[in-house]
Amino acid sequence: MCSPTYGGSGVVATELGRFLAERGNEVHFISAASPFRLQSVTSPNIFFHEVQSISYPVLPGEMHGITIASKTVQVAQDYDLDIVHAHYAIPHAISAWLAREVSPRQCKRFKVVTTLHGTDITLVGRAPSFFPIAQFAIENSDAVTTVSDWLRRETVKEFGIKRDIEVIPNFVDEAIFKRGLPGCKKHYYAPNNEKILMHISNFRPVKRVQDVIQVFARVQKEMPAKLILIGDGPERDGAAQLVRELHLMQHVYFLGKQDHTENFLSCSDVMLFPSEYESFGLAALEAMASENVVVTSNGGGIPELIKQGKNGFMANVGDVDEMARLTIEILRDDERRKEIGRFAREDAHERFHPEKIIPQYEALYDRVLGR
Ligand code: GMT
Repeated sequence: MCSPTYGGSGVVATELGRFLAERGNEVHFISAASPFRLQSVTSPNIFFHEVQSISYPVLPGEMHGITIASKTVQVAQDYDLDIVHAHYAIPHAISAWLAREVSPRQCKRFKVVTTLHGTDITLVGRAPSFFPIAQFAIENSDAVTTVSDWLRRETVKEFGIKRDIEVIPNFVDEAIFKRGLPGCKKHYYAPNNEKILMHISNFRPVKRVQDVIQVFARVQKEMPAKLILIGDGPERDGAAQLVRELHLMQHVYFLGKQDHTENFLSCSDVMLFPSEYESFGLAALEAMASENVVVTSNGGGIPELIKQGKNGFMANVGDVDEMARLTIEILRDDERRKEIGRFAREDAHERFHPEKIIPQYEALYDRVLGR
């Protein structure tokens, strides 16, 4: 069960399902729409079950938690599911729990594995009435994972959780994210071989897109450079306004949502990622595999990914001067930039290769199934 939209949790769920299917497991995606990275995948082991949205005049608007639970009851029965892996405590883990409770007694009682991606905690921060539901979902899953140790600690602290939570970090397929892809059209964006800076996000306030623009403005004063922004969300208009005010419009490309970010990362130089916090920062890991130098904040779980000065750089959240200084320094030294990019890819291979991470999920599934 996962979100189909552009966002790390849906990507992690899709990639996990893809690799599990390749390794001989039967995988059923249950989601409001086909997850965007699933659309190019074909496998006899992969099934997709669309959850219909229901609206009815006298019923309240948001019914997804209920409709996904109903769909899960059906799928579990039809395909004899062993495990439902819910990405997010709310709504998916609680919906999985509900689906199991209402499943007919003669059906197998599937296990519920929940992966927290961070958004659950933010949601509860914004709507405290979700607290008991999120806490219940975490306490009553058969296993819970987080994508970083920071998120594990936050979950324990925020929800007073006593149970075991396993940290299984995100991963990147380096066969997809790499340098020199033919889909990269550097000359479209940097016709005079200018340096390319990238930012990829859903433009939520937590991403601090204005900081991206401020860093870029400082870099642009020092050297010819272009900024590519991929994604869309609530902060996009504000970011465009700042670009106008700083007279940078002809150097900044707003490309909106893109399915193949690997093409852009394969020829950019620096990835700017100044988030307030990231529980993991999958977009930064994909940039590392693509040999970009990541310049980021030290918010949340980012220090578990970035080794200062070795595979990228961190500055304090909001310190755009320091981020700009680091970016300018690395862009002035091509040899060092390439060396850090190469090390970032090696490090991604060492620590976050699917072959290292997927077996951790398989071992967890075996454990909850008592195998
Ligand atoms: O970053 C977002 O706004 C999307 C969000 C999501 O729920 O898809 O991403 C979260 O999960 C990703 C996958 O585990 C992590 O890489 C992101 O760091 C995390 N986002 C935040 O913590 C802000």
